[in-house]
Amino acid sequence: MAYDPNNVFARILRGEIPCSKVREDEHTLAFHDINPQTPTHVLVIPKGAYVSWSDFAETASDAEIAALVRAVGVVAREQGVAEDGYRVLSNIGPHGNQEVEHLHIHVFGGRPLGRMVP
Ligand code: D5M
Repeated sequence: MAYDPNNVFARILRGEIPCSKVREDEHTLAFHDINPQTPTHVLVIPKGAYVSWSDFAETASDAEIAALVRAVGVVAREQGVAEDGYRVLSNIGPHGNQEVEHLHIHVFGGRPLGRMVP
């Protein structure tokens, strides 16, 4: 899938539209979802132009991959959901119902999440 440089997360990364930032490092940005589904609902994104996990796995550097994984764990800890538990999820492509075509990881928490339905 080709990367659209005008997708909403690319525009956030360029500072063209605001976000409610949670944390940032060299390779990642985390911010509150604009339409939260749970008391804690944070999106963690790589700064690079990746649409899917396949793109990311095949072309990102080891440093970018490590940073994204670490950022998810740090966000969970800093948001206070690590102890009670949380859920991480990525929607990819049409079957995954991906709305924003820039790879992102949802971090849901803050209440019991129930059983995951595919
Ligand atoms: O869903 C994309 C997610 O991105 C959805 O939960 C809303 C969120 N979103 C969309 N625009 C924004 C802005 N501007 N700020 C914060 N969050 C946003 P998915 O189906 O996973 O692609």
